[in-house]
Amino acid sequence: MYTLYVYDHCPFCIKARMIFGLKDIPFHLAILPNDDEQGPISMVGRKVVPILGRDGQFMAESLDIVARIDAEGAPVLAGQRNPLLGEWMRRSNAPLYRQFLPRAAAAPFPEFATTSARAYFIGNKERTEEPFSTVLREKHVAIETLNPLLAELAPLVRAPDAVNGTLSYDDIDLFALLHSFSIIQGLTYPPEVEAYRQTMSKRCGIPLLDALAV
Ligand SMILES: N[C@@H](CCC(=O)N[C@@H](CS)C(=O)NCC(=O)O)C(=O)O
Repeated sequence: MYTLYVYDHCPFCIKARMIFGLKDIPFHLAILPNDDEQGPISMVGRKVVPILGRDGQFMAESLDIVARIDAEGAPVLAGQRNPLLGEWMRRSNAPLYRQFLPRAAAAPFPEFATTSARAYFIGNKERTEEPFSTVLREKHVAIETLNPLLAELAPLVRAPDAVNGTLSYDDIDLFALLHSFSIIQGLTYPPEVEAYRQTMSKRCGIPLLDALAV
């Protein structure tokens, strides 16, 4: 059986987890402490997740992991990408992760179970010129910057179970992004986007973060 080493909050890890759900392949999910450097280094030579492991062999890189698992039996990611969606995702990345990181840093994720693991994350991700506390105070900024992006996404969602109508790597990237969006409280999801994120969450077996949203 495969083991997938992840952090629960990590969007790259969501991508790797998705393909197992989409293909209904059983796997063991191992959530590493965020400050465990030696574990990942001993597996792939650097401190990174996700890592796919089986029989003492390990590989990193989320999309390489997706490709490896999708190649087992009939591939499910058979559709084309939509360049307009790619452009939307590139534009959404910076405003989303500016809001996501401070919220993730405070959330009860298993990878932050110890104080040292949480401190490691904050130490790596918080920028001195913009403390997490400043971003968290500006709730209206999160809503004013992210809601228009969600509105723009709606017409690009062609079906609730595949953004372009047929499953593709766009679904891997988009659901991982929407999973990150879900830690932000107070956003308005247009019906198409709401149906998509709920359907994909179920199909992939990956809960959204709505319950942790702030
Ligand atoms: N290109 C890699 C990026 C993976 C990545 O950046 N992972 C982050 C977690 S979200 C990481 O392990 N960063 C090192 C750290 O958190 O210390 C992939 O797609 O898998």
